[in-house]
Amino acid sequence: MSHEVLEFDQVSQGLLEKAERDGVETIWDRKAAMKAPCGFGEKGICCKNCSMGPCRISPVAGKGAQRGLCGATADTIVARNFARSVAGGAAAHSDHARDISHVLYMACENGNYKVRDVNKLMKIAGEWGIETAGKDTYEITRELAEKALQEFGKPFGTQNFLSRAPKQRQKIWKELNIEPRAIDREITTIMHSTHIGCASDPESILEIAMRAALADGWGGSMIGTEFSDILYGVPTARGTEANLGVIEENMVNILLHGHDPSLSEMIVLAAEDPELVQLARDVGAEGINLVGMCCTGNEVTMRHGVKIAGNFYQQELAVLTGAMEAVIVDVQCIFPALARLSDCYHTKFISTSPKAKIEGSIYIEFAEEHALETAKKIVREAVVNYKNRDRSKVLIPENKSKAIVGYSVETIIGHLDKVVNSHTDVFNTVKPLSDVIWAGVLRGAAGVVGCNNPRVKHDKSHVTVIKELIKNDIIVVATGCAAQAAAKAGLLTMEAKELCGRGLKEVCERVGIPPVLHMGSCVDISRILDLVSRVAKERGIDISDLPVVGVAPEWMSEKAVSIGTYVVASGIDTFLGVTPHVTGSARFTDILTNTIENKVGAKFFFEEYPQACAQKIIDRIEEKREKLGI
Ligand code: SF4
Ligand code: MSK
Repeated sequence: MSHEVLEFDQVSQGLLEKAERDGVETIWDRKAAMKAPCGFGEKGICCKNCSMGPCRISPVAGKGAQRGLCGATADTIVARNFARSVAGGAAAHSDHARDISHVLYMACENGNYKVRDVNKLMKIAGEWGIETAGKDTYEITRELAEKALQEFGKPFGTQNFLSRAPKQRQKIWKELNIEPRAIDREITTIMHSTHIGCASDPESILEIAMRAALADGWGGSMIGTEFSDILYGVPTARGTEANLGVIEENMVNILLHGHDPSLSEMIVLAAEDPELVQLARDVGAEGINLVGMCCTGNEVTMRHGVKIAGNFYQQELAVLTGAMEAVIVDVQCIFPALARLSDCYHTKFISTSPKAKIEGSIYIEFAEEHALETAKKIVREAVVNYKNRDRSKVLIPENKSKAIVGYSVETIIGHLDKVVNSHTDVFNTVKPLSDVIWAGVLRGAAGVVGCNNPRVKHDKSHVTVIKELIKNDIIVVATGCAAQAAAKAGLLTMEAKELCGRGLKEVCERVGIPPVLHMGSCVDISRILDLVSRVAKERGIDISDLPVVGVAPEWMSEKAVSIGTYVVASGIDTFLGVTPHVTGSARFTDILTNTIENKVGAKFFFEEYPQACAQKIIDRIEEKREKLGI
């Protein structure tokens, strides 16, 4: 077992030693067994899009095979593989949004799912041109949900939410012909265009990929976020705690893991059910302790303050504590390895989605029609399992940090309103934020997002980049596992202002916010798009003019490829701490990291060293400021 990756996090160190003692396997063992990764795969120059292959292109120019059997070059193969990753990521986010839209459609006064935020419902209905006068709330809800479901397959027109972008950005999309049409159509087009014998021009393949990625960011993800807010409430700032130390020794512990809030919202309700709480006491526990992981964790912490057990790399460690009665999963980012690992402890590993049946798990299908009933059944399974816990196998790390979470765009604006002190100032806008950026009090803003990846030391890149940025007066908004890394490092606290430059520290004090704002889950990157669009519109400029960047220091998923692509296509430079599988084509790499800027006003940067990455971000932000003359 290699412990090299563990230098950064002593919490994991202790648990991995326990894994060795318990004789169980973790991701680090599997990484060690994998030895060196496949060089062709790593460079993106292996194609198996037809059964004449697989065709592998020699990475040495002029030596070995330079074309696949059909004649596809490394440039084509790399571009096609990249586009297919975008399709995978856009499909995952958007299918999540489709499910949320179905839940919204079935919401009703007396059902399990209700409208919690009528204001947001009315706002989006207005944006989408739905007549609301004289209509009952649930009539509007159904009309809106139906319209959202059409966003996936409508035969004509483009995504409704594109109108949120500044006019200049919309113009760029139109001229490049990358305005996303129906979401499913864009994903299908990628699969079609990358089929054998279709597109071979890497520029054109990237444009097709950008259009699908934009269908994710300004379509699927935005629908997922906004409709979750209508159903479950717009997140507001609240305190919580983060890291494995939130697991309680004398309580029934339940881990919520995955991405879709429709199940976890019901589990939150079920865990408060007096009958189940009493049952927990009857089996000798002090109560029921829900803890979250990955983006389901982010969803429930943003809306209920549910404590964060950890991020992506910690999913096995949570089970390894020996104190987890149940791991309840929905979709995405769930290790199949959890089934085998749970078998070594008393943990019940419960999968719930027909889209993510996991071999070796207990499958309890979550049907929204019987949502609360199913949630209670699942919680009961966990509670009665408490008596099976083997105390000799329990090791709960003590580490946990306080954190403030819940910074939706509405909450951020609400905080900004509090510091507006002139009678003539306009409330409910991002003007105070843009003012401090223009005045140079803040140099700019960075969205730090994404996963963990054993190719880099877990959490180290996230935390190093974030600390360096706030030290240089760059405010950070974070989502996904990056936000959870920041939470564990104590960066989501008011006290973290002491790590900031003078300007950011002053803003934190005046506005009453931490320097790193937890904006939610992966689909909630759409909140960041909304925020930057508002700032750009307020200044009458395009998004690409703003001193803002996107950063994914430890990304790993196809969803992250889609996110990075739509962030760049939206005009925001994106810094990747893990190099994507594109380096087998110097041309495609150059398009991504250089010439794409001529089209969309932004590009990718690949930089694996977090310190160097932070410096490049700072330089780029200063460059943008200079161009703006501020
Ligand atoms: Fe080889 Fe072309 Fe088939 Fe790909 S599509 S496997 S490069 S023949
Ligand atoms: S959960 S996609 S590991 S951020 Fe959204 Fe974390 Fe990445 Fe999954």
